[in-house]
Amino acid sequence: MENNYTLYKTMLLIRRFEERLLAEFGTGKLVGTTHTYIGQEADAAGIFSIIDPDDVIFSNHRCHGHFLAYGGEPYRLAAELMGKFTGLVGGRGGSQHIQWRNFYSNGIQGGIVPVAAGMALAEKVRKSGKIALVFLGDGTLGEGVLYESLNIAALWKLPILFVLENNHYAQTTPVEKGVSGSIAGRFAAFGIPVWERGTTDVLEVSTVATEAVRLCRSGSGPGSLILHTYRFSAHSKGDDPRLPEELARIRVFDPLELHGARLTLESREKAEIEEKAEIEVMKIVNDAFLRAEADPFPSLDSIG
Ligand SMILES: Cc1ncc(C[n+]2csc(CCOP(=O)(O)OP(=O)(O)O)c2C)c(N)n1
Ligand SMILES: [Mg+2]
Repeated sequence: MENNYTLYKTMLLIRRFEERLLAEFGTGKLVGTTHTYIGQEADAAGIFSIIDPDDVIFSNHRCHGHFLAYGGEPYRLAAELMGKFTGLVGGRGGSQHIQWRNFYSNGIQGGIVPVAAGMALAEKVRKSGKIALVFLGDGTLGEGVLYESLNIAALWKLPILFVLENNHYAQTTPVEKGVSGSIAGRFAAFGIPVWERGTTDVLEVSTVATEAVRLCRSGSGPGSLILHTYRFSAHSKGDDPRLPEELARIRVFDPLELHGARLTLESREKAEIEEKAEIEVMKIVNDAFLRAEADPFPSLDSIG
């Protein structure tokens, strides 16, 4: 597991990258749309601090936070968001369709879940010891293909962890209006063990993820990890029907504040360490966007 400072820096990188992204949209430099991870940073930072680099990751439309916590390069992501040739997939995937090493994302809700199950089957057949992780939102519990994948994953004892991030909304629909019954019950119905936490504490996420990942790696079959969290930003760029009172209420769960309180390093004070992290992260974010901006767009000749 990573140390407290590294975990804090990972979450701060996601936060500042996404804030910059929202700000850049107004300048016309970015193409397509975007869904930011602001508020949910503890999930990605906690999970990616304990998985193996060789595990295979499947993400969704809200993929930037997962990608940055995976260790993906902010510059290549920024270039992709600007549609540049140097982007992760040559500027042709945009915000939701990225790939780098063992990281894949897709914007169709639930669409990537059977692909993740297939990859888990491949890893099982190869006896590689790798597992697949697939990230889902609460709104994606309405997609039928998810249940076909849960069925096969359980029957064939596939090494896959289903990570359900319940941020309480699917675009503008509150979870109570879109999801009946129990979320955990959906996985349990297929005999898939469930770990469930309502937390934005990165240490708690990494601890529970360690248990869930251990089970998946043991060969006994799939697992599920349900994390109840909060999205502070709009669903996409500006679509947010929530009242200021609700936003103020959920802000107390800010993962950066929660974990920041733990920062004391080399006898330095918390404020000093936070400032050090700010400086380091802002440099990474600035460099990423400036470098990406200067890069060329793909040309017809570059399409292989
Ligand atoms: C099959 C499908 N239907 C609709 C959409 C449009 N859409 C994109 S994100 C989203 C809401 C997803 O909610 P959730 O699964 O809770 O994830 P969150 O956005 O909260 O992270 C919708 C309806 C889509 N991408 N794919
Ligand atoms: Mg949601």
